[in-house]
Amino acid sequence: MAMTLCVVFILLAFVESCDGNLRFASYFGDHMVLQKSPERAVLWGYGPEGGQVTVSLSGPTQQNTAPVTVTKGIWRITLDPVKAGGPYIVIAEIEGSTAILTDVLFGDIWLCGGQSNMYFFMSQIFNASEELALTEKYPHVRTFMAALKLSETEMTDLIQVELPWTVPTAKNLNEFSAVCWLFGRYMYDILKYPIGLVESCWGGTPVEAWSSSRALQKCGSELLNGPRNDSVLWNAMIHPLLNMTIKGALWYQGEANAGYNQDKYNCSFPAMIDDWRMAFHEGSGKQTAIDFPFGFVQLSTSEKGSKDDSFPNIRWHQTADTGFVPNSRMQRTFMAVALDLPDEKSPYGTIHPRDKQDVAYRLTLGARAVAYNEKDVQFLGPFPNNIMSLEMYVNITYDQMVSVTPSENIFEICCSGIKAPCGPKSNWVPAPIKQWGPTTVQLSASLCTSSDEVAGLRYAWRNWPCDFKACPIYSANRVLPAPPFIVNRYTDKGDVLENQKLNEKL
Ligand SMILES: *[C@@H]1O[C@H](CO)[C@@H](O)[C@H](O)[C@H]1NC(C)=O
Ligand SMILES: *[C@@H]1O[C@H](CO)[C@@H](O)[C@H](O)[C@H]1NC(C)=O
Ligand SMILES: *[C@@H]1O[C@H](CO)[C@@H](O)[C@H](O)[C@H]1NC(C)=O
Ligand SMILES: *[C@@H]1O[C@H](CO)[C@@H](O)[C@H](O)[C@H]1NC(C)=O
Ligand SMILES: CC(=O)N[C@H]1CO[C@H](CO)[C@@H](O)[C@@H]1O
Repeated sequence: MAMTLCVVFILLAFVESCDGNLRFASYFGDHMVLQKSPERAVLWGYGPEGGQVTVSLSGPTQQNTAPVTVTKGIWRITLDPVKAGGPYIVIAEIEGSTAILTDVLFGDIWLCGGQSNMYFFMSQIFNASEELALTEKYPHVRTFMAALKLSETEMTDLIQVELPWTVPTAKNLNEFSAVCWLFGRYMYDILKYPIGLVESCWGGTPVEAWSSSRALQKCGSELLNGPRNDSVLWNAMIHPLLNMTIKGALWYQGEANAGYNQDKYNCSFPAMIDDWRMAFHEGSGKQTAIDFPFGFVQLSTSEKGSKDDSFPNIRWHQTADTGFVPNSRMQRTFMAVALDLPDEKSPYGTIHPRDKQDVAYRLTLGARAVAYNEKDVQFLGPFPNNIMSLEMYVNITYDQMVSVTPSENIFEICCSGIKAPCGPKSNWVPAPIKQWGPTTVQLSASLCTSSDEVAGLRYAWRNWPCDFKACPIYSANRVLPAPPFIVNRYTDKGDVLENQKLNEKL
């Protein structure tokens, strides 16, 4: 007995002295990317209590920081802004002992989060071998992946790292997020400076798991009696990253909320974005922008022929019930519409379409416009400006030129004899496309009987609205699909909304 105790004591002593050594936190490493100017990168790590840590940076430019004191075992330094480029050597030093990071680049950091479609591997997409072979042409796009861990309390550091910072090779990108990587390499082609990709996502997870209790309370989620798994991934896989200065975040999630708190997603998703923004801004000492750009993928498809409206509802809720982003509730966000990219033969299940190239490409259009302020990049698909309900027809005017393929049933109208908003159980009937012009589409309303009037209109309101890239309405160049929408003529109070510009009020 006495001997066992002694061994335990020695082990504890060893662990403690290890902890007292100078080192960086888990997500710093050789080959990493740190956020470039105008933001300032934050470095932190562990050291002996009370010790004085200095950091020096050598490479295309030099820096030596003023000493900081290790407090509660942690030191933290904010660098002066560094222009894009490298490589740099970063040396943290404390009374003769050093911790060194080599081959460090400065560029833009994008955090990639969500569930299985973000987790979806490079090796699983269409043309995987060609895409993997290309990775070595992008040595300045670096990747890092947090391990799948959960925690009941907010962690300071990651519990485990799945993939330390690496220079891309076919081998180490095999199991990296395809959407995240493809976004990074497409952006590199545009920006021509380093990109750091931080993957922290997990299949099958609801938005609640990635939200702090602060964010959940905004939406009236019951914390005590609700699922105990609320916040567990926020705690383990997001909170530890808050002190990293980042450029923006990408998100592909929502499938798990089709059957779980679906009605709250219009609150919980925007609330999570707000909360992440506030928390990353605070955590980085105000370096990460308070309104950092947040891009996401609108749900794709999962079940051909399904009449279930949970995917349409989530898609709508992903835009805070407006149909498009950015909007006043969701500023500086951008969205890749993906409902026209179904994959009936996906070996990973139809909920996991293998075309991630188009998804990532559409995200880059939004990023260029919203995050990088490029003026001439078109990133929004056609959206109605005006809807006119005539006797026998419904005329839609879009906000841009459209490319139209006739369809008998992609549009549906709600026929109603009462002045109230239409619901899922209302009498929705097909409204065939009859005619179209450069910016207009005319629908037949003849399937409503004469005693009823057209009280609502919806577009692509089903799980699987069309075949691959064959939805009826696209931008004129056929690159951007029209996002789904639903609009009511009447409000709850019976007020008429007809002929109004379809904007956030609807
Ligand atoms: C969210 O959607 C639900 C269900 O459609 C609706 O009852 C609620 O009013 C919406 N809430 C917000 C904040 O838009
Ligand atoms: C990271 O930021 C959070 C939020 O500001 C702060 O509470 C925490 O102490 C920081 N961690 C480190 C290691 O600086
Ligand atoms: C796969 O490669 C073929 C041949 O280059 C190309 O036509 C196709 O569009 C690619 N698929 C995707 C999803 O990128
Ligand atoms: C409705 O659309 C049709 C076909 O595009 C057009 O000929 C007609 O003038 C439109 N009606 C109104 C009132 O705008
Ligand atoms: C880590 C954690 O909180 N896990 C819990 C998730 O929720 C289930 C069911 O409520 C619990 O059994 C787990 O312990």
